[in-house]
This record gives sequence, C-alpha cells and structure tokens, in this order.
Amino acid sequence: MDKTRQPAEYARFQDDLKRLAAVRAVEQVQSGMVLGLGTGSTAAFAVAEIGALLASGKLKKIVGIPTSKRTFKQAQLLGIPLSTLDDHPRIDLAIDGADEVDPNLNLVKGRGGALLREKMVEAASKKFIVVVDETKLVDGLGGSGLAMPVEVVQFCWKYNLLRLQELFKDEGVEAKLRLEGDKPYVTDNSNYIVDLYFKTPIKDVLAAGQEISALEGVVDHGLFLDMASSVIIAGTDGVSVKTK
Ligand code: ABF
Repeated sequence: MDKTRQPAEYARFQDDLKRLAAVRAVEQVQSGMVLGLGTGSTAAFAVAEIGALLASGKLKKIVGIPTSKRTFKQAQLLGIPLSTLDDHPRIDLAIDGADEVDPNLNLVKGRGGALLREKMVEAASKKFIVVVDETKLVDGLGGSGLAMPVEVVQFCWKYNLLRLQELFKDEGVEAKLRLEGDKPYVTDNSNYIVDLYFKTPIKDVLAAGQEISALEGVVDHGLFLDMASSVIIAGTDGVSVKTK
C-alpha cells in the first residue's frame, strides 16, 4: 500500500490498479468464447471491458456465465449475451477478483458474498485468471485479519458457527454470522454466511478446507485452492503476472 497518499486518493488509485489488472486479463478473451464473469469491484472492470469490446465489434459471439445476480445485471445492461452453467457446463475462461492471494496462488474469496457461484463457475473453467491490486497479496491465507467466509444453510447456521469456532479454536478464530443491517445476509442461493476471523494465517489450508467442507450444513467455503491458472497483479510498480 502506498502510504504517501491520502485514503480517498489511494481509493481512486486502487480503482485504477483494479482496472489495469482487469483490462490485462480481458486481452486473453477471444471471439466465440464462453466466459465466466466474476463478481466484485475488480471483476466489474473486466465485465465493463468485455461489454465495450463487444459494443465496438472487436469481440463477437461471446457467451457470459455470471457468478452472481449483481454481475448478471451489470452484464445484461452492457448487452453481453448471457447463459447458465447448465447450458454451458464447460467454460473457456473465467476472470474474477479475490480477497487474498498467497504465494502458491491459493485464494480467499467471497467477502462479496458470491463465493458459491464463483466456485462453481471457476471450477468449470478451463482457465481461471484472477485479477487483483497489490493489497490482496498475503504470505498466508487468513492472515489479513479480514473475513474468510463459509456459506451455510439457514436451518443450521448456529450449529455451524459453533462447530467452526470449535474446529479452529487453536487458531483463536472468531466466527460471526454475516449481517446486512440488522438481518442475516442472504446469498444468491438463499443461504447464510458465517465469517471466520483468524488471528494468524491458516497453517494447513488444504486440511482446513476439507474439515470445513465435511461439516453437515456447510455449502462451501471461501478457500479457492489450486484453482487459479494465473494471477494478474496491478501495483505501484506496474502490472505483473504470476502463473503456476
Ligand atoms: C469477488 O469479489 C469475491 O470473491 C471477492 O470477495 C471480491 C473481491 O472484490 P474486489 O475486487 O471488490 O476487492 O471476486
């Protein structure tokens, strides 16, 4: 993070970085592709760029599979032809943001609440490009002190919250039901989200993901392990690409 800038100025600068990373990723889009359209402010720049290229005729015959209702609306307004994962179970390329990226290109995603559809769409994609600004880079996942989301069915959210807290008690985890105003936040799939706040980075992310998934009533979690094909990072020193 560039400490010489004021917060508002940095936010504008950060938006420029997000746009840079997104536009770089869209350079990989070719006419005729089925595209996974990500969610979040960085992914929104990619969706906007795809819309602009379609409108100018530089791209043709694209089909987009949105990862959220929000992205569906954005893409629809831009005139991007849309379809579903059922109609296109194999996607050529997905472009999406992330909340944390570790040195092995493992990710935390879902602070924007769209983790389930993001994971489905990105798992179905031959190539998954992650677009981030430099603030998303961490040494270990969960190490930013911000939320690592777990999507749970409404019926047993409290049970899951307690089990998750128990599961990571050695890491001093705090588990909180995500709220929107004074009501539980409801996902596009009508589930709730329990956010986990780790005091230290997760030691074994693979084991953590498996243990969380094994809990009854957990639908999915925000650990996206071994899924990214490459990560495009825009920072103060320019744009860099990390590939596995
Ligand atoms: C999506 O948007 C999510 O998985 C992640 O939570 C979020 C990142 O948002 P932003 O690009 O606005 O930081 O990619």
